Order: sequence, then C-alpha cells, then structure tokens
Amino acid sequence: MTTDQHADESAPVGARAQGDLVSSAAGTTIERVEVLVTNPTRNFVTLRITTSDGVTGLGDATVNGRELAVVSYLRDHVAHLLEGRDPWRIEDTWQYLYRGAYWRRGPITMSAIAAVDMALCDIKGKVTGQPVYQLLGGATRAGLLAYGHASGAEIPQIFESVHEHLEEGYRAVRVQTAVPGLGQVYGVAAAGASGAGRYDYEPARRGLRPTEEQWDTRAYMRHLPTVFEAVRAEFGPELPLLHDGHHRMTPNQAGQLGRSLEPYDLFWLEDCTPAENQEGLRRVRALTSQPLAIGEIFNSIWDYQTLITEQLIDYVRSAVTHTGGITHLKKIMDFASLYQIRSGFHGPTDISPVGQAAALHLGLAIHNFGIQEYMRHSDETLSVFRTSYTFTDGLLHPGDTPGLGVEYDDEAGAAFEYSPAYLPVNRLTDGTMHDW
Ligand code: GCO
Ligand code: MG
Repeated sequence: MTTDQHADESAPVGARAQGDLVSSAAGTTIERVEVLVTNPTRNFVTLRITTSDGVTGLGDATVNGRELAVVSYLRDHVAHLLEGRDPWRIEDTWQYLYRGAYWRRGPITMSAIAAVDMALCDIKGKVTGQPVYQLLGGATRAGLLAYGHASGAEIPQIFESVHEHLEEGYRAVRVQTAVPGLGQVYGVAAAGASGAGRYDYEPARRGLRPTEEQWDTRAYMRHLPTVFEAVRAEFGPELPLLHDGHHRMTPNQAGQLGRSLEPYDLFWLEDCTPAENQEGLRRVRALTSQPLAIGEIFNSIWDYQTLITEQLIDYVRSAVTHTGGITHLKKIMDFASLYQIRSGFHGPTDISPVGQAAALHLGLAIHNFGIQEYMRHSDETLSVFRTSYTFTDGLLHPGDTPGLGVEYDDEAGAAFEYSPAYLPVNRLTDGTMHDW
C-alpha cells in the first residue's frame, strides 16, 4: 500500500475520485485481456486476464451454439474497460460491468461478466497461494457427489450405460431414454451407439444448421415410468437416479409425470416445464412431491425469486458460467440456503473445464451443496485445459492448486479452430415447434 493511498483513505468519501480507493493489490493493475477460442471436439470461449505482475487468471465464457456473441461482447465492449483496473476488486468490477452496461441480465451479458469474475478469483487465489474454495470460506465437506449421463434407445442399452457409469465410480446417474415411435431424442446417445455412447460430441450437431428432432409428449409420458421401473428393479433402491425433462411439458403434464415417477424415488426431475413463468411451478408442486431441479438457462438471482421464496424447487441448476460467475451464484446459493434449497450446478461438457473448476470450488465451500453434474471432457479438451480437479470414488474435488487450478495450453488450443455447431430444434409430430 503506498503512502498516497493512505492519504486518500483519510479524505472525505465524497471527495475521492473513482480509482482512488485503496488498492488491496498494492498498485497491481489488469494489463492484458485476451479472448481465446478453441474447438477441441467442441467450441469453448475462454477469457484470460494478465496483471501487471504477470499473474494470469482464466474464465469460461462459453454459450453453446452462440459462442461468438460472447467473444464480441468481451473483445469489443469489455476488454479495454478492464485494463488499468485493480484486479482485487472483484465485487466492484462485477457491479461496474452489470450496472454499467445498463442492459442487465441475459445469457450473453451474464456469461461475459462470469468470465471476468472467474478470472479475477483465479488471480486472487494465485496471488494469495490459495485454492479459490479457501477464499470462499473453506471446505465444508470432503468431496462433491457427482452424477453422470447414462442413456440408451432401449432398456438393455440403458442398463449397460448405467453399469458403465457405476464401473467408472459414479454413485448417482441420470437416465435418459429414447421414446418408441420417435427418432433421435436430445440427451440420448444415437441408436446404434454401443452402451454409454455419448450424445454430446455427435457430428450431427456440427454445421451451419441445427438438426431437427421430433417430439410427442404423451408418448414420452407413457414410456418414461416403464423405464424407471425397470432401472430401479435392476439397480436396487439405493442408487440416486435423476432425469431431465428438458422444458418439454406444461405444468400440469409435469405434475402428472412427477406423480407417475414417485414409486421409483428419483433424486430429482429436472426442467420439467419451462420456468420463465415461475408461478407455473405452484401447479407442479400441488400435484407431486417429486424433488425438482431448475435453472440451467437462468442467469440471475431474479430468475429464482419466486421459485426460492415459495420453495417451488429443491435444487438450483445454474452454471457458474451462465450466472454471472462465482460472485453471483454464491449470492443465489446463500439466498437459497434460507429456504433449504440446495445446489445441483450445471456441468455438461459445454461448460469448459474452467467453468467446471469454478463450480467445484463453490460447491466445496457452500453449506447447501446438493450434487454436481459431471461429464468427463474429451481427451482433446483436456489437452488444451490442464485441470487439477479429481474424481475419486464418485466424489469430485477441485484440488489444492492456488486459484482455480486450470491452465490453458496455447499451442494445443490453437490447433483446434472454431467451427459452427448448433443445438437441435424440436417439432411436434404435426410440425409445431416445441422445446427440445
Ligand atoms: C444438462 C443439460 C444440457 C444442455 C446443454 C445445452 O442437464 O446437462 O440439459 O445437456 O442441454 O448444456 O448446451
Ligand atoms: Mg438439463
């Protein structure tokens, strides 16, 4: 801390100009801001901030299928605002970008802010020599229960996929199924893929147009309970089973489905209905006691206000990446803790290893952790992002490397060029556009 800064401290608050506030980083400033785009089996956008002391921090800014919008937001509108700022003032920088933009919320803005927030947490961790979870209050558990994605077209493939997950150490499994009479369903490995074939890297998702899938809610609602009956009978009462409804039902249908799944004791039913209308969940709650998880497409605490205060959900599904970073998701979780609502942070492979590491640090520190989604990234992805988190006996741990514990390999990253890829679209059998 310089003498001049002490002098500023004694000045009347109103007389201090912005930037004169006492710096915790002893004069260190943000010197360089880079936006890195790579495509090691899928596209990722990463923010790298370098301080005048040469310390770097990483943030995930990936919005699947709309990646370049965040690249432009960061490169054209945010990078130069950060240069010269104090890297230690994380909350102030968050408010500067959120309030300063005037155009609040939304996935692009909130992912850009999230990337800055993560990178600054990474830097503070590295400078203090602490893993980020220590800056958040320290560990409140030994490790984080994780769930993986099992799926299949028919019951034998689903069983095989669940078995493979158990062999990999998972202690909780999400189960997605094809629906008789329908073609490819999102979240299910393509028919013909053996066992735990993965849907997230399928080549059909690449190119300049989304693939079109077909949907029939009644057929799905009839079929799903038969799958869970079979899976529960095969794997016994203990294994936590999860399912993602991917916003495809009305509140009434969601309530009916929840009720028909109750005998199979699901850990949660996710995104049973689109939740832009938060009050719609009152109807679901009135019909079923099925635990509910919502929020992977939310990006601010306001999206949860009714859901949390009326206890209409059990799990917060947000990603650190899409919800304004560690700083904002921590606020959501503290708010949720007042209502005994727990975390189930989003962690599919479109969250980069940087975003995943951020979720693990936050999950380890908060008291109301519930479960963490975890799909292992491809070897190509892990050659670009060197991680220090671990997955042992079904439990994730962020590791004790200072900061977030992820390093970005520029040379490896440059070898994978961006190429457009889209999430699918979905139509009802009569051609009407539907949620997928
Ligand atoms: C999940 C999600 C994902 C999303 C994907 C979109 O629960 O993991 O629903 O599979 O669809 O993140 O980019
Ligand atoms: Mg989901």
